[in-house]
Amino acid sequence: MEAASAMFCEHRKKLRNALNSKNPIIITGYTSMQLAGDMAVPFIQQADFFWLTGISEPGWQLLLLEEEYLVRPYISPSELLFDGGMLDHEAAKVSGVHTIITADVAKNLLKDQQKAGITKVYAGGYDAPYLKDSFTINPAAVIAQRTLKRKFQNVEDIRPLLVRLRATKDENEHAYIRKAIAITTKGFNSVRDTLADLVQYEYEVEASLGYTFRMNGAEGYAYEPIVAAGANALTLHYTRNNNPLPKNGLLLIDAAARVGGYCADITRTYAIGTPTAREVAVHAAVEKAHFAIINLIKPGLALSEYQDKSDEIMKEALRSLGLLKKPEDYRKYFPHAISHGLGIDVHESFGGYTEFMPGMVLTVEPGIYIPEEGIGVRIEDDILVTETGNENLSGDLPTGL
Ligand SMILES: [Mn+2]
Repeated sequence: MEAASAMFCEHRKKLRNALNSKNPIIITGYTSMQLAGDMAVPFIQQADFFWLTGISEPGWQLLLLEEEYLVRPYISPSELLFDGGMLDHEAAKVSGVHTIITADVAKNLLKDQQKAGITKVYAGGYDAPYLKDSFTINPAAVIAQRTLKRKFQNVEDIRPLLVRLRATKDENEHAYIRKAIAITTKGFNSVRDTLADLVQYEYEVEASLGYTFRMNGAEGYAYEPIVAAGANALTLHYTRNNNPLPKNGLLLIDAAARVGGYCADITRTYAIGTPTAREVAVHAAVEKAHFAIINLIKPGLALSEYQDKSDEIMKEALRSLGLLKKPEDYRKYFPHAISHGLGIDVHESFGGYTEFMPGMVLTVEPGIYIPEEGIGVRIEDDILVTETGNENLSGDLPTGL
């Protein structure tokens, strides 16, 4: 793996080449947000900004003119004392951007651009275009855009371009994802060894995974881990993880590590004690569909065709279990997406591409959830689209019950 900074330099070059323009580019990182009192929400950087700089500290901006600049946040002496903060030479080392400036200097540089007759700038660092009603967005990008709009006639949002550039990943990015997957695999294997008699509660499984991830140098969880015993697996984003494990039954674990800012995303459903014949059959149907769907993936396959074919495979799986009596049964028993892109964000889009491209990394995650029977099974692997087909990056972790 090259030095991280080389990868981020390469990403900035990709952006410059794609835009092919001398106009200023301003990409905003997230700011720190308050959780309660003087506590901050655990910080995860805005993905586009991270992809361009590798900086996972709040309040920074990237300014690309003829030269590259990082705009550092103002940190008061008391904040520095309590929270620390990234020093200029650290930021330069991580990002490969060697000129670190204050917001005032950045303002003057942009003023010079205005004076030179520049009316258009490119701005990025924005959130995903869909939001849950109950979510509050990090305000950093909106504030930055408002400021730019006061100065420049045309502020073009380049998020769609950045998302597209991020969708096909380079070998350095694959290496981080592989590392995250290797550590996640260790976590699953060590949990599995203890399931038979050592573990009594879902939270013990969660703690064991977190222990393995951190002990192996991961930053931590890539997302809130789901450890769902029995019918808890029917709640797709169950993260309370506080119930006892059954003597006999299923345990769904959807958890993964983050390494170098990149995520794994893996799910397995394991048996505890002796599962029922029905639980075994549901698991077998999901497993069969899982591998049939992975087999579809190759460069050039239209995403719409992938969707249609994976729908057919999932319908067949439901049919084999006697669960597809009417059309609406399909989304009842399989209510989520079959795949999503994977990278800095755990849920990434395919960047507007209409077919699989070499370098993309995506999940395949079929699941069957039967509320009437209290059974939920999901299996999820991380797949790299290669030049000729695909590679199951998490294929070393057995999918069996
Ligand atoms: Mn997933």
